[in-house]
Amino acid sequence: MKIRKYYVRDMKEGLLRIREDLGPEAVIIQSRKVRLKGLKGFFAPRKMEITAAVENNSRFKEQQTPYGIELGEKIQEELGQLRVVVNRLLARESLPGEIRERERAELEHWRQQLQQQGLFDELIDELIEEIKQSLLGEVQLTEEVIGLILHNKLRKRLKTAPEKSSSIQVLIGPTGVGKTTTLAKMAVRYALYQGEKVGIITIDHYRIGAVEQLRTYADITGLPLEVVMTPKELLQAIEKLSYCQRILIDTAGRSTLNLAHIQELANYLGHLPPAEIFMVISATTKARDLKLICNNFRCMNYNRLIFTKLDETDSFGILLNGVYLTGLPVIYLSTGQNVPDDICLADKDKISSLILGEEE
Ligand SMILES: Nc1nc2c(ncn2[C@@H]2O[C@H](COP(=O)(O)OP(=O)(O)O)[C@@H](O)[C@H]2O)c(=O)[nH]1
Ligand SMILES: [Mg+2]
Repeated sequence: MKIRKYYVRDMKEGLLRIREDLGPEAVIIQSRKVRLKGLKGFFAPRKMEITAAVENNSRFKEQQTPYGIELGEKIQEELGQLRVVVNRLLARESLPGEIRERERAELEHWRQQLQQQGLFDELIDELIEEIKQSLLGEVQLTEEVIGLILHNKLRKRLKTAPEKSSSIQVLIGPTGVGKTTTLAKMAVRYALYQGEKVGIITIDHYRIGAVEQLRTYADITGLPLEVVMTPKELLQAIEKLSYCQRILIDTAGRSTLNLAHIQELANYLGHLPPAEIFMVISATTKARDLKLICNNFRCMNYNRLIFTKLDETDSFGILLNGVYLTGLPVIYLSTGQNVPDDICLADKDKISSLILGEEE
C-alpha cells in the first residue's frame, strides 16, 4: 500500500492532486486542517492536510491469483466495477430521500454551533435548509464534509472588498467602538507601510480629550491633523490637505438612539466629495442592537464595514449578520488595542472558520 500526504487549499484541489498522483482508485484515509505558524497564529494561512492511500498498483501482481494464474483484461475490469458497487453499498445506510440518523445529529451539532456564534435565526434556518438538500444523496456525508459545505456557504454569503479604493475615508459609528484607534492604525498602515502621504481630520469636538487622543497619534507619526467645527471648515480642511493621497476623517461617537445627533453628523458628511464611509461596529454588540445601529446610522450612507474588538469575544456570527443586514463588504478587522499592529484585512475564509470554531 502506498500512503501519501498532501497539503492543499481545499478538498477540491486535494482530490485533483490525489487523482493525478495516485490514480482514481486512491482512497482518502484522513483529512484535517492544519495551520502553518504565522503572525498571531490565528491569522496565519491555513492548509488542508489530506492523507490518501492506494494499493500497490503493480500490474503484474494484480494480474495473478494466489495460485499464480494470470487474470484477463475483462476479469480485471469486472472486478473493478464490482469494487465500486460494494463501496457504494457500504456507504449507504438508508434509502435516498430521507436524512440518515447520523446526519441528523451532525446537522443539530452545526445548528448549535451557529446559534452559539450568535448568527441570526433566519440565517441559520436558511443555511440548515440548504444543507439538508445536500444530505439527500445516495452517499452518507461525514461530519467533516458537512463542515466543508457549511464553510463554503458562509463564505459565499460574506462580502469583502479591496482596501483603499477611495482617497477620502470616514469612520462613523456608536461611541467607544474603537473608531479613533482604528483610524490611527489605518493611518500608520497607509503612511508607513504603503508610503502614502496621509492627512487626518477630526470632527470630534464634543468629547473633551477625544481630539487629544488623535493629536497624540498624529504627533507620534508626524501626520498633519486638522480639527473642524463646521461643515464649511471640513471642506476647507480637505482643500488644505489636498496634497495628501489619503485623508482620514474621524467623527465623534453618536449614541445609537440619539437620532438628532446622528442627523447632525450626516449633514457634515453630505458636503463631502465621494468617500468611503466605514461603519465601525464592535464584535461584542448584541444582535438586537446591531439591527438598531445599522438602521439608525443609515442616513450617513455608509458603504463599508469594520469590525473591532474581535479579541473580546468568542462569538463571531455578528460579522456575517452585519453583511446580511447591510449588503456591504467588511474591509478591516481590529483585534486589539495596539496601534498599528492589531488590524488586518477581512478574509472570507478566516471569518467562516471563526464562525465554525475551526480557529482556536
Ligand atoms: N480590546 C480591544 N479594544 C479596542 C479595540 N479597538 C479599540 N479598543 C479600545 O476601545 C476603547 C475606545 O476606543 P476609541 O478608539 O476611543 O473609540 P471611539 O470612541 O469609537 O473613537 C479604547 O480603550 C481602545 O483602546 C480592539 O480591537 N480591541
Ligand atoms: Mg473617538
